[in-house]
This record gives sequence, structure tokens and C-alpha cells, in this order.
Amino acid sequence: MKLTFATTVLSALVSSVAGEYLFKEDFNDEGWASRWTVPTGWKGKDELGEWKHTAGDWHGDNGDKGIQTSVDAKHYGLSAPLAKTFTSGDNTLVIQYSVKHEQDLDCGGAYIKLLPGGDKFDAVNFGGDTPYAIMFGPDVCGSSNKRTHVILHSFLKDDNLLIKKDVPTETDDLTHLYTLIINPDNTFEVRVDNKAVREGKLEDEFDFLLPKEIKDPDSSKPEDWVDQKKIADPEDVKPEGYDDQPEEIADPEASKPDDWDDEDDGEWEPPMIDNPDFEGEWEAKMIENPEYKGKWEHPMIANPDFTEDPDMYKVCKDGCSHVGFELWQVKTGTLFDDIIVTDSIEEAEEYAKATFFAKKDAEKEMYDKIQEEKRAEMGDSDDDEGGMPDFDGMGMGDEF
Ligand SMILES: [Ca+2]
Repeated sequence: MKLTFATTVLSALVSSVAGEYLFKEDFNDEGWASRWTVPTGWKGKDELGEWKHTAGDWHGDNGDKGIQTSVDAKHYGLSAPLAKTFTSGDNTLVIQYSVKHEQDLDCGGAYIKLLPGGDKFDAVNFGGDTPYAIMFGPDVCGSSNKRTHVILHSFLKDDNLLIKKDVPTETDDLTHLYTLIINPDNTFEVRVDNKAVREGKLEDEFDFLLPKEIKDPDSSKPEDWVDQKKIADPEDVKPEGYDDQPEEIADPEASKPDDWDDEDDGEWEPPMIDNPDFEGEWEAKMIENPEYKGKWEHPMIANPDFTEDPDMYKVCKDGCSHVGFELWQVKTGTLFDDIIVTDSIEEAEEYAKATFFAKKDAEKEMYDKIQEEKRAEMGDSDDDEGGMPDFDGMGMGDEF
């Protein structure tokens, strides 16, 4: 442990040369609660769930705690100021934290937000409507909605832009590390457990820019454009007598009943049936249209309103000063830990080594042991349930 500590201190010193320290939170001391604010003005007391300070049911180190959502179907809010405000400029921005779903997660957000506001940031009323620079991290609801949110604020559009193609997320019971990197060259990277799961250009994966091409407004489909693929054959003629067929005819098989009395019953008329020779309204057969020109394609032109935006990455243009959680969880048990906001990828990696990677194997070992014990218990009860087929054999229907 001493060695790890020394390594951490050393790496912190080394990386402090390259990077600038912005925020770190490991939740390991009781003082965490004084650093964070619960937004009691955002939701009523009944709606807000309480954060539990715990290492969770399985962990790499019992003394290494995080914060965990604890009551089902509640909102969870929390925010803390950064040690130093980050303002987008020449620096990379990295936000990283760990998430562990100890519940069998069916529906719940687990994302973190990076927030502007500075001195004016209203921690008591911080919630879903508070403007943010970045919303990042897992969001799961049902089996089809499982993703790692990457939502970035666009100042040009005054809008929050979702990444166009979903980024996958982890939904097992173990701790995973989520990292978002935004570079001043307008590229970004998402890592899970420090492995890249998505990287690319901001302009390709978010709608930061207007479309480069638009339909030419001065161009429209010519009046004489023929886009009818098939036409009625002009050579086809209606057969003579076609319209003479009535829709119904008197049933030729019917005959006047023997006991029919014209005087009493009136004049006998055979019942009407559908005329088998009636074919409905005549229609000429369809043929390929010799004039057909194909589908008209609207010509595209360069969009006159299009502008390159070299500042897409500047999500913290006016300074980001806080991190926060504002979550809704149907089923709770998500544990957050080891948050870092930095302008140095190396520093984030060193922090990951000292925290997530230092704990993950022991956590897995403990988790596997718990599962094994559970299976053993289940195995016992399976044996009991082994009697079930016999029960069926007794013939439930006869008994009841
Ligand atoms: Ca911790």
C-alpha cells in the first residue's frame, strides 16, 4: 500500500507539470458531505433519495468508499465546486469517474454533468433544467435503451447536442471507469475502463454545424417532368358489350316452388345472384411509360449559411465551475467514485491506475465469491425443487 501511495504522489507531482489540477473526489473520508451539496430546492424531501456512503456489497477495499443511491424510485442530486474553474482554450478537457451498478439495473441514469455558473451557480436548486456544458455517462432504461450519454453544449446553436450514434455502456454488476476527452483540435474520445469505445471529430458525430449542402431553392421539378413509371396502354380497347353485363342476374337454377300461389303470394321472381360474367369497371392494362424520366432529384448546392466552427470543443467557453449528478433511478444501488476533472490525459490515467485499476481485481474476486455462494444456495433449493416433476405426475387436474 505504501508503494502505491508513493507512486500516486510521485505521479501527481510529475503530471502537475503537464496538467492543471481541477477536481478530484475519492469519497474516502467522512468530510465528503461538506464538499457536496444536495439540491433540496430542486425536489421535495419525499422525492429526493439519500446518498449512502459505502464501499458497496463487493469492493476492492472496504475502507475505500463511494456514494450510492439507496431508495428506489427517487431523484438523486448532488453537486460540488471544482478546485479550479476550467475555461476552454488550448487545453484538453478530461472528465472521468467510476460507476458500479450493484442492483440488477432496469432503469436509472448514472451520468455526471460538468457545469458552468461560477459564483452564480445555484447548488440548492441545481437540477435537470440547470444549464450544463457536458452530460456524460451511463443511462439505462429497459433492454433497448442502454447507452453512455455524450451530450455537449453548442454555443453556436444554443442547444445541447446528443452524439448521433449511441455509445455502448456496461450494465454488469462491477465497477467500470468512464472517461470523456475533448481536445482543442475538435476531436473527442470516450473510454470505458480506459479503452477507447468511440473517437472521432466533433463535427462528424454531433450536429454542431449546419449541413454543408442544401437543396437548391432556385431549382424545382420541371412542369413537363414525367415521373409516372406506368401508364394505361392506349392501344388497349374495351371489348364490345363489356358494359352490358349487369352486376347481378336472376339465379338460373332457381325455380318457382310447386306450392307457390300467384294469387296469394304475388308474382314469383327468382332470387338474384352475382353475375359471374361481371368484371367491374373496365380498365386498360398498364404498360411501361415510354416518356418516364426517372425520379427527379433535387440538385444540391453549397449551403450559404454554412460556417466552419473552430470553437465546437469550447463547451466551457465561459468557464466550467462545478460537477453534479441529477438522476432519476427506478431501481437503486448505483455507486459512484473516483471522479477527476483535469486538462491532462496522463493525470486521468495515473488517477485511474491509483484508484479503479488498483481495486478492480479484488472487487471481481469478492463478487465472484458472493456469486458462488449464491449459486451454492440456489443449488440447494434447486434440489428441493427437483420434486416438482413428481408433483406434476400426480395429476393436478385430478386433485382439484
Ligand atoms: Ca472511494
